[in-house]
Amino acid sequence: MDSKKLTRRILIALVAGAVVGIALTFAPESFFGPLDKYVLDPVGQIFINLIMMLVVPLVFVSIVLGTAGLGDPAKLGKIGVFTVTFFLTTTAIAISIGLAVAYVVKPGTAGIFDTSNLDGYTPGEAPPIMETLINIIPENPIAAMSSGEMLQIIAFAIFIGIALAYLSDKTKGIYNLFEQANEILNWLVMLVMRFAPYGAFALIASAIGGAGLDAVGSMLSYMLTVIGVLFLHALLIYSLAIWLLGRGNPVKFFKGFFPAMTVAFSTSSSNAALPVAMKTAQENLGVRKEISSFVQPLGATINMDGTAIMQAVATVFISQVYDLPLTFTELLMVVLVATLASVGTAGVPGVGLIMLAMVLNQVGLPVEGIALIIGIDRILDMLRTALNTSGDAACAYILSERERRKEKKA
Ligand code: DAS
Repeated sequence: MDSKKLTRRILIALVAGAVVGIALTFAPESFFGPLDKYVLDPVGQIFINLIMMLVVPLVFVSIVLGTAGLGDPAKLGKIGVFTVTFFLTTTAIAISIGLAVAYVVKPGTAGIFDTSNLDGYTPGEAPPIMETLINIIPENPIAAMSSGEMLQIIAFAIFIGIALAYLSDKTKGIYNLFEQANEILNWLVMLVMRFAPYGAFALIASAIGGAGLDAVGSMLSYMLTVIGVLFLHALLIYSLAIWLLGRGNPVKFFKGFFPAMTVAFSTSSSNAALPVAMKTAQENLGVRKEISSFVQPLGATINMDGTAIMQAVATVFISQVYDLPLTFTELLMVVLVATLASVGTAGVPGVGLIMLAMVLNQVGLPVEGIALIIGIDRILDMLRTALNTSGDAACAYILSERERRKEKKA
């Protein structure tokens, strides 16, 4: 099935799912509960599991081929430095814009939020930042693969790719094996994507039906602030970066990458969207395979601008709800911690909330404030994951356009 037809089917499924989700908010819990438990949630989870099944092998094979394809370690170094600098800079900018807009809009003063009964919320544990950075090198790469430790899988794949680049002719057979494995995985991705419209329908109906219109209503100011900054970041920062750094065409970028954004939106998972994101960047945007295979898997793990925006707005929102103003130094801490926190967490649904607990802890805000936003977070997660994935692709697109321009000059 061609990607345009698939994208159209996913969009129709998303609109239909949203309509059904809104209708379900009026249904009694005795009806929505079983429907969600026995139909919507299983269909959505099966879809996500089908793609996640391919993610670890695809990330490993892609990074090996991408690293080997870049060949010259000096070129790999330059691409790597540009990529990490782009990721960290755009994330820090995203957080700063989020903080500034949240201070102007003041979403935390919009509604009457009862914080008395929030004490029961206990957030998930986020990995300490230093431990994450040290553990990037895996003691046991097979264990890293079995437990889905994406940064460790990426690190091991980079070493293998460098070895393949150095040994070149001696390991041509192994290189071809990786190429064939990549073909198999991409074929399986397209097979699984036939199920995408059903999964997208179930996931959005469950997310909206589960949130409930009253939760959306009371959190509207917070939600609109996050959504506004997400669009501002995409349309301003990414467009400027594409135009200034890559001399590329932002309109062409967003139109070309849109199919992958619908998958990221549907699954709320950068990892699950990664196979389609790489295929879309290479086929629709002409991103070089070796650059796409190196930059996008790395970005799916360490680059989450959309998540950083939610964390910035949520931090200001919670400080306003509890009337605990943040000092300028504390705001700088939010920028630093949220930027670094995004490095250590994989792109899976809801990971942004776990990281938010780390940010709130850092500035002494009550983590139980997260209970205020958890009900509508799944809807925002869909949108911010689409932005996360776009940031990875924007970096790959810029690098690919720069390489192309360099070769034209040579
Ligand atoms: N769902 C995460 C992702 O896959 C983002 C988040 O939880 O904020 O990128």
